[in-house]
Amino acid sequence: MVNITVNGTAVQVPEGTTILNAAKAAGVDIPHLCYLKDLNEIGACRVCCVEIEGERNLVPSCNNPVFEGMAIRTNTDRVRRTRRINVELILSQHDCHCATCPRSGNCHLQNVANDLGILENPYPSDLVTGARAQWPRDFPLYRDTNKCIKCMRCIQVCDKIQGVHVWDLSGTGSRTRVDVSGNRRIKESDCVLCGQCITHCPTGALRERNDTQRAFDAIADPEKITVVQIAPAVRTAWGETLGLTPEQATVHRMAACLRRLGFDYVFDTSFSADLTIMEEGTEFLHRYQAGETRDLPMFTSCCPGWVRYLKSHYPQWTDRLSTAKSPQQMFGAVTKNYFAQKLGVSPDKIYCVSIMPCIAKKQECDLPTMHTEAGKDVDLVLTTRELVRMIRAERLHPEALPEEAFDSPLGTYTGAGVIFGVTGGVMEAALRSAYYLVNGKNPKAEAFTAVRGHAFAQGWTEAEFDLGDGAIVRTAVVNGLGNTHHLLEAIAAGKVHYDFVEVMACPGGCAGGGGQPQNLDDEERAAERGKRLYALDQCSTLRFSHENPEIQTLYREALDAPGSERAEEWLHTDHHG
Ligand code: HC1
Ligand code: SF4
Repeated sequence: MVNITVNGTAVQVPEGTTILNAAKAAGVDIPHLCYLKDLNEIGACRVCCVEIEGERNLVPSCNNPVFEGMAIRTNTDRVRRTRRINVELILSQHDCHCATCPRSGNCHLQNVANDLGILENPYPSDLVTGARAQWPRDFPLYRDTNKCIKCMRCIQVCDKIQGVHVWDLSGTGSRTRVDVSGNRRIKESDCVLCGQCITHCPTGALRERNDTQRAFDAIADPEKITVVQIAPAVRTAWGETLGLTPEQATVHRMAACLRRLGFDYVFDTSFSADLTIMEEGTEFLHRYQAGETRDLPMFTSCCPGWVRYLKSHYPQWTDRLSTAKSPQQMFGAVTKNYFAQKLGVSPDKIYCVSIMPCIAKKQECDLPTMHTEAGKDVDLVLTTRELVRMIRAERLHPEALPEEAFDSPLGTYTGAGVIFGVTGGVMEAALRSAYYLVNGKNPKAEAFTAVRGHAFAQGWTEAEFDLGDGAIVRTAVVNGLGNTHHLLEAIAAGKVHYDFVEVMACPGGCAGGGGQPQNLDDEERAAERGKRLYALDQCSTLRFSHENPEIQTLYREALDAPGSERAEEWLHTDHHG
C-alpha cells in the first residue's frame, strides 16, 4: 500500500493506483473527459490535471500512478485556472449548439463546462467548415467533426476491443482531427457498425442516423398498420437514461409506451428468437450429423456486425454461417406473410419497425437478401436511444403507465428467446432444443450454462456437451471482434476445433450493443444487463423454444416443419449479397 494525501487528507491506496482513482478513494472527484478505465489512459484532454507538491508542472491524474508520500492538490488556484483554460480551448473547437445535440443533458463536455461555470468563452470559435455536408446522410452511423473533442476514445475502442481500426488521427497541429483511417471515406472502410465508438464517445460527435421522424410519419399514415418488435436486450437498458429503476423499466411497461406512441401492434423479438432456434438448431443437427462441421464449425448468423466482419475479413467462410435469418428479420418475414394474412390485409399495408440495441440492424434490414415475396422483412430499425427520444418527445411518463401484455399471435416467448440478448445465450438456447431434437425429451434448463461467458469480453468460452446418442458437440462462444479475430485465427491454424460457434460483435453481446443508452459514469453495463436477462429466463414458465405454443401454432398453420420449403423461403438466406 502507498500512503498519500489528497487536499491534505491522508489516504492509503494500492501501489499502481492512478492519482485519479486514489483521489476517488479519498472522496475527491477530479473532472475528466477522455479517460476510460483500462482503455484510454493517455491524458489527451488535460482536464484532470492536478498539482503535486514538489513538482514544477501540473500532471494529468488519469495516467500517473501515486508514489509514497505524494501530496496531491486538486483544487489550487493554478489547477482551477489551467483546467478552465483547457476546457475553454476545447470548447473553442466544439460546435456548442447544445439544443440540437442528441447528447444534451447527457454529455460529459456539457457537464464539465457547466460545473466549471464557463458561461462565455474568451477564445475565438475555430470550427471546420463544410464538415457536416461531407458525411453520407444514408449511412447508419453519423459523425460530426465539430462535436469531436479528440479524446480518442473511439480510436481506442475500435483498435483495442474490436480490432477493426476504422478511426485514426489525421492532420497536424491545431488541424489535428479524428477521421476515418487510411484517408478513406466511411463507406469504403471496414466499419461493421457495431456502434462501440458511439457508446464510448463522451459528446455528440458520434451517433446513429436519426430515424425517429420516419417512425412518427408511419404512425401518422392512416394507410399503414404499424407493427413493432422489441429486441431482448432493450428491456435491460431502456430505463437507464429515463431515470427509471429496473423494477419500473419492465418490457411490459415499454409495450405500454409503444402503444401510447401510436403503434398498432406490439410484439417481442424473443418470439422470433425462439423461431430462430427451431430453424438454426435443426440446421446445426443436419450439418453436424452429415459430418459437415468436422473441419470447420457452423457460425451463428444473428449478429449483423459479426456477419459484416466475417464477410469482409474471412469471405471464404461465408458459407459456414447458419443460413437462418436473424430473429429481427424472421419476425418481419412472419409479420408480412403470416400476420398480414391473419389480419386479412395486403402485406404492403404493414409497416414493420424494430427497437434494437444495435446500429448494424439498421443496415441489416436494408440488405437485398432480407425480403420475401411480401416485400422487405423489416421497414425501419430504431435504437434503444431513439426509442427513449420518442418517449421524451411525447412527454410520456413510463413510471405512471400500467404494464401491458404483448399482442398475439407473435407475442409469446420463452426464456430461451430472452437470453439471446447476452453473450452465450444463442448457443445455450440452441443446445436446449437440439438436445430435445436428438433425445425426444427435455434436458434440465441449466444443462448448458457452461457456455455463459465466464471470461466476459476476454478470449472465448469453450465447452463440450454430450447431446445423447454419442453426439459430442464442441462449442465456442465469443464476444467482441478483437477476441473473434483471435478465435478465427486459432481455427484457421487448426489449433482448436469446434462444431458450433456463437459470435456477437459487441462486448457482452447485444446487452452491450452500440444502440444502448450512454451513461455518464463510464461504467461498462453489459455484464449487469446480461445478468438481468438470465434472471428473466430463470423465472420464465417456458424455457425451451420448442415449447413456445405460438411457435407450434405457426408451424402447424403455415410453416409445416423447420427447414421446410416455406421455412426456407421466409426464414433463410445465403448471406451473399
Ligand atoms: Fe440482438 Fe437478436 S439478440 S441480435 O443481439 O439474435 O440487436 O437484443 O434482437 O435479431 O432476438 C440485437 C438483441 C436481437 C436478433 C434476437
Ligand atoms: Fe448489434 Fe448485438 Fe451484434 Fe452488437 S452484438 S452488432 S448490438 S447484433
